Amino acid sequence: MLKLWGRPTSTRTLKVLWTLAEIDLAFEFILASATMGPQGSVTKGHRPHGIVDGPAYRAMNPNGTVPTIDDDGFILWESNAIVRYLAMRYAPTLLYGGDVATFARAAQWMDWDNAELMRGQHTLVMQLVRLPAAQRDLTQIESARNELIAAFRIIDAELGRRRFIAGEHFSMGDIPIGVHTHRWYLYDLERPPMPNLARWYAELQGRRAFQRWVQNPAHHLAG
Ligand SMILES: N[C@@H](CCC(=O)N[C@@H](CS)C(=O)NCC(=O)O)C(=O)O
Repeated sequence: MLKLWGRPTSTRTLKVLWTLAEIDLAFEFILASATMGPQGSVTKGHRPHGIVDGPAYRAMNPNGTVPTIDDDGFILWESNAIVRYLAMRYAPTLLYGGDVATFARAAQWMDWDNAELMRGQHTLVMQLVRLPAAQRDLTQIESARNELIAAFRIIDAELGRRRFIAGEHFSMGDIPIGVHTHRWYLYDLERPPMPNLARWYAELQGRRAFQRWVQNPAHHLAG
């Protein structure tokens, strides 16, 4: 059975959990992290899940980060690479229409998500959720909010031309941006209206796999 190391409070792990639920693959989920634990963040003095600092984990993933998978002896880390592997191995039709161009366009948006949404998103989760109140910095929050508004405007425009991020059907390309969009809507922040983004986000929320892993507020707001 496939094994996944990670934590459901990690957007990168959530991408993999959502993908696994889309393809309905049984797996063992091993909680692992150096920064988050069952009670919350180490920044508030909580104990981490652990595992990632041990030699066995480092032999699989020298970065000591999550997620990592072991699929019958095939070990892989780097969340977008894992999603792409699962898509190609288990569900090419569902996750990219079995089409190379759709795969490439979905992969383009997955990498764009990593480059353009991840940093602002990380700042917001640290500043709004995980850091003790006394360590929070309004300037950083405002700067991340503006950075994310600019990035989400690009997605909003794209979704004005297509129903989903890589075409007319759901694909793996919707997963990373979908996870970050969910967090964006959960935070208590001022957001300019983006009708295409909102329409697409509502459609994603109807998916059972999204509901199974991404919707749970504890996966985003527990700090
Ligand atoms: N580029 C890597 C980054 C991995 C990464 O930094 N993961 C975060 C969680 S989202 C992590 O491991 N944080 C430290 C921890 O939980 O121990 C990926 O996409 O998988």
